[in-house]
Amino acid sequence: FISEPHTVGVVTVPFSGGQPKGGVDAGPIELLRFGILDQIKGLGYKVDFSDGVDQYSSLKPKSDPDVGKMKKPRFVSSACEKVKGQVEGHCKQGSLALTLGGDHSIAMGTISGSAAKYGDQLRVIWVDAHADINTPESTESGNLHGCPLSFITGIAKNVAPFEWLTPCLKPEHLVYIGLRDVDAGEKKILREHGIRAYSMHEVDKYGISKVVEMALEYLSPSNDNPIHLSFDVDALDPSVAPSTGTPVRGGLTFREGHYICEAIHETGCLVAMDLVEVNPLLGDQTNLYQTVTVGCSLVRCALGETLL
Ligand code: HAR
Ligand code: MN
Ligand code: MN
Ligand code: MN
Repeated sequence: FISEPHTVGVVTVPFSGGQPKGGVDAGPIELLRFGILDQIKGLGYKVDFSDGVDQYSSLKPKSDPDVGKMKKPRFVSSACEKVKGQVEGHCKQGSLALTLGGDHSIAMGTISGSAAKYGDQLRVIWVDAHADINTPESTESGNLHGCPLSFITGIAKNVAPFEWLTPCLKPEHLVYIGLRDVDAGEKKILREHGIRAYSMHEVDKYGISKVVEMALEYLSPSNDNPIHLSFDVDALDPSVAPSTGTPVRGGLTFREGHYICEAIHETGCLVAMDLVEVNPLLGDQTNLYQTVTVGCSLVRCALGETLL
């Protein structure tokens, strides 16, 4: 799907409006500071970072009262609309779109952007401790980073102020890996829509290689669909990626996380990747170092770095 030579279009989204903790907006800066762009170039890619480090504060509305339970809905909506345009632009130029978050609400924008190019062919692998598929009605927290997939799939319908967003992913074109903290309302949604999910239970039961194989076989039996990988660092165990806003024990090991990225690279079908929920303000310097460096190495593996 991507013409040679491969170019990685990098979109930075220093945005934290989808959840209450400050700091996740500094994720992209830290990933850049640790050299992620040079690391990508080191793998032989051209890097298109012509957008530079974007600012989101200017998109913040003067007043942004809750809509129903949703918090900061206008700010999240305008941020995601901007992200959509950038990811769409990179995808339409034939680049692999790499988005550095930021909280996971921004996936409303990233997947809308990749779907604008790849349409119904697109498949999404969502690696996360959380299902992020609450609707404006089911959400208990009101935090929109817990909701992006209900918007993207159209399970939540006609949500104001997200008028720009049109459902672009069928529930059967989505697979989860790593789940272990799923709200009761989300479990109901997953069941009712028959959404394929490999929780940590399945990772333990089958092993990560079998889980990834089953996920890929389900999404694209002929291995010919473009893949968007949305990787929330909290999918990793907090001992591996501590600096994140909603850590949950019992997560993916360092190697399991990397294996997912390596195996997806091997398909040759990766067209977009998100790396989200890195929060450099949580924890100490060691925690920050661990989390940012693991984020960089996940990206490198998804782009083809091998151990040998
Ligand atoms: N399910 C909870 C909610 O809706 C927690 C969501 C936490 N989400 C993230 N992204 N960190 O995966 O608020
Ligand atoms: Mn998430
Ligand atoms: Mn999460
Ligand atoms: Mn189909």
